[in-house]
Amino acid sequence: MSSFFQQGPVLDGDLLADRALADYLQLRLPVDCKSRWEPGLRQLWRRARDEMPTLAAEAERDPPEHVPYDPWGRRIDRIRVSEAWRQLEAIAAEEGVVATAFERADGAWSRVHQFLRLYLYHPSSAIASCPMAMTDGAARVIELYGDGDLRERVLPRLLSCEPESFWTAGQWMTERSGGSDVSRSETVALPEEQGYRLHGVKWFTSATTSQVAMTLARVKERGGEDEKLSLFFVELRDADGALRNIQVNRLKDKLGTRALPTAELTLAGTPARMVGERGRGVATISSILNITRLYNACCAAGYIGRGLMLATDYARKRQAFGRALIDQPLHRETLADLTVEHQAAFQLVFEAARLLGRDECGAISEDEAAVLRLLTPVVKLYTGKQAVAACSEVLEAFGGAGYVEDTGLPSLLRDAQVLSIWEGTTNVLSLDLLRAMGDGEAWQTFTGFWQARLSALGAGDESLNALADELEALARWPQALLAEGEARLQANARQLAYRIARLVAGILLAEQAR
Ligand code: MFK
Ligand code: FAD
Repeated sequence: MSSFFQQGPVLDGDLLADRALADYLQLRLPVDCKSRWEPGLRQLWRRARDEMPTLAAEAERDPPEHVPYDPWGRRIDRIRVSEAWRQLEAIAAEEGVVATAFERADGAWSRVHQFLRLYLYHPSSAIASCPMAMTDGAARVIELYGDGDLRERVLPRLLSCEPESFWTAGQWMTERSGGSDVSRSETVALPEEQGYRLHGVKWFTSATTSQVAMTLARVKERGGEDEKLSLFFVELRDADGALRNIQVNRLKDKLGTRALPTAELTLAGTPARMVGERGRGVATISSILNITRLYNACCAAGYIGRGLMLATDYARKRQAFGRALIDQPLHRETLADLTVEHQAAFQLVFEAARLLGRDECGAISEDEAAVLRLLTPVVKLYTGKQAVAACSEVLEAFGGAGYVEDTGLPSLLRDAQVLSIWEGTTNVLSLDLLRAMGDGEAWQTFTGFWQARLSALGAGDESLNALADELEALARWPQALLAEGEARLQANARQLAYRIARLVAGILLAEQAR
């Protein structure tokens, strides 16, 4: 009988065992930020390493449940979530996973600090990071467009670090008629004396246990219906905890994100209030989208990093053909490729976060704002796709064990798969890149910005020359494609986005290596 039992992977390293994170803290941050943030980051890493994985596993084992009726037949539409899920949300509040960005204790660097916290929190959170993303986006929209009540009563809840008073927000955009093309939405908003009543069906609503939500609808009056959507704020429940004219039709049965409740809802006269300008709903909600998309990218980098950490630990323990896997040249190369992908994703995310922080503090230049606008869809779509590929590779690095549920590894791949779908699919974000390029002026600014960063690195070695050549070729490419027609440009938009992502990551890594 075999007496051999394989040791499984463990997360037992220090915060700085994550190379991408350690390099960034050391080489990119202002020194005072590093010394002030590191103790708190280390504390959060310990929770993510020692406390949260058990909660995440429990939340996945005990998924949300829709309870349509009470014992006496009254419609209640309660969504029961596990205690573990609640605790994961509570940890997010305690650790300021959202609030750190808005406290702005470090001025324009505050967003980077908050993204570092999200990066540590997410891989152990069973995707409780999803409601945090939407809460953050809602807080930003309220900061920018909210009325007095939203700013004074709701915003402090969204930014609370006390679990008892912390509220989360949903973001209901997708309808049966269209998730990418939200202009096909059918929900209407009927005006009443104070505010509106919403009528329609929302096809995907995640974290439906949230207290509030932002959603889109068309104002409908006697004179007719608006052509354009407006943005609305909804408070889901009344003082007794009953849903305000909202019916939960069912919870989605999903490939992954199993601890996260995602519901189909019917809004049957739900009270709502308009946020921002009437008919400018898509433009207004894009302040949320651009934040949630960067959350998505940060979480993608988090998954790649977590998978790499586990696979590396395992490779040190697992023997094959006379050596540990880590000493097999080809396996080592596989891990090295993952390491490069991780570093690239990390750099892209934190450059975008740096610019977002500057924007939120009013410190951003016009050129930087154009760069951030173009970079956001690119970073989201690239890291989302890379996370799926990387997590698949990580599972394979464990051989058959990677495919077996109770190792906890399969959920990594299942959950990564959503990152390229929600918050704008790869194609839709590639087209958003074209939207952001506009008539070409923003594209010129973008390429000029990276040209300057590349030039600042000084005389080129072979790899810098290759980056310069690629930048030159890319700068001309959209115009050349457009000369062959809009369809040709669109058909190549994904390729364009990937090339931009690789180029920018290359420049950022070259900078860091200096
Ligand atoms: C763990 C990680 C955390 C992640 C949590 C995720 C939770 C899950 C939540 C979801 O999935 S929520 C649903 C997400 N849905 C989407 O992301 C929709 C994807 N579809 C698009 O993004 C479409 O491109 C879009 C809906 C924007 C198309 O709508 P329109 O109405 O055809 O857009 P149009 O007419 O081009 O733009 C309207 C205005 O918005 C324009 O401004 P102007 O009127 O001033 O010209 C655009 O420039 C502006 N706009 C659009 N996208 C923008 C933007 N502005 C800034 N940034 C953007 N991204
Ligand atoms: P479609 O828009 O029908 O797209 C189908 C395919 O067509 C995609 O591959 C897309 O890339 C492609 N496509 C579309 N247009 C073009 C084009 N012009 N050119 C090229 N290709 C194109 N939504 C919310 O609003 N709130 C939520 O909380 C939420 N939670 C979610 C949770 C989960 C787990 C999932 C899976 C989804 C969630 N969604 C949520 C919905 C998600 O945002 C949408 O599914 C997504 O935006 C795509 O919309 P769709 O499903 O209608 O696909």
